[in-house]
Amino acid sequence: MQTIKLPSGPFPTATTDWEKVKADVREYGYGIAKGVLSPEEVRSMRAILTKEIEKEVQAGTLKESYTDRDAVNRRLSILSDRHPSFRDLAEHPFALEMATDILGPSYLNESFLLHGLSANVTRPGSSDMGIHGDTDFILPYIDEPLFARLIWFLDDFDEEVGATRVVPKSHLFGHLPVKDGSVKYESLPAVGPAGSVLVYDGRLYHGTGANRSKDRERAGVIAGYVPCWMRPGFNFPMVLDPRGMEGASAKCRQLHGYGTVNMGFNQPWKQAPKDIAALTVGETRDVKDMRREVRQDTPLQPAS
Ligand SMILES: O=C(O)CCC(=O)C(=O)O
Ligand SMILES: [Fe+2]
Repeated sequence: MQTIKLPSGPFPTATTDWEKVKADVREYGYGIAKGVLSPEEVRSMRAILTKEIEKEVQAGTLKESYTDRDAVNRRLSILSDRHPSFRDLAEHPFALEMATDILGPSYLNESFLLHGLSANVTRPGSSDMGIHGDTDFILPYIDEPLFARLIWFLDDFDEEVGATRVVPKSHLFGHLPVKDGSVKYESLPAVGPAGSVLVYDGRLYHGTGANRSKDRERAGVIAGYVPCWMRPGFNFPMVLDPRGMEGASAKCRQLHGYGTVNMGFNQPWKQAPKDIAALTVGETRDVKDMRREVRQDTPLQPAS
């Protein structure tokens, strides 16, 4: 078996400097910001998550994920309509700033989209996930930052409890990770106290660590963002309970795909049920403005 060694360090550590996090994502493929959530926010969100998981366990509806080696951990998919706190994470200024930095400018300044918002809780004895990239589903491989990923730490992330393992600089390897057992990638745990956020480029090779603790869990809320032209993991407007989305901001609804504008063309959702139509976000830009922005081959009209 071939072993791909870690590059030389030092490697990113948790910091309160958001610019350093962005620079680390560019250079190493990941960065860790600490203190983004207050202890009170962490405590409250962790309690809500525990309750939501408990409800599913009681009802026997908790799903196993094909991405994990066993079913010892707990996954909870699609958090957005379960509690406003989860939506606050999706549109948290830190998340939007990091996603904007990773994904870069968008056509006609259109909102990028939420790809998913889920939880992964390691539990004593849960296995590692195996090294993968979150853009492995994009075939053929596209060597551009198309997927911004954030893992919000709702518990302390350390090696024993299964902190996410990362392969520094693997976002620049230029190909998918080899998963046939012939290659082993050396990796590091991305550690930080509860309230920190691991930010990474979706091309980064990484995976949940094994939880080797006796009695500790490790909860992470995983959010992903993609450009407005890419298909998110879920058709949120069809999947979410509209009642659970009442009160969500226009930005939050746009992130969830309730925007009726795509690439500048606005098509109101005439056929949508009323409660979904009520959540849609329509045109916000002036046609002359958009024309000026994209029709650079025609003489500019003076702004009126
Ligand atoms: O929870 C983690 O540490 C990582 C999970 C992950 O990589 C994934 O779900 O794709
Ligand atoms: Fe992943």
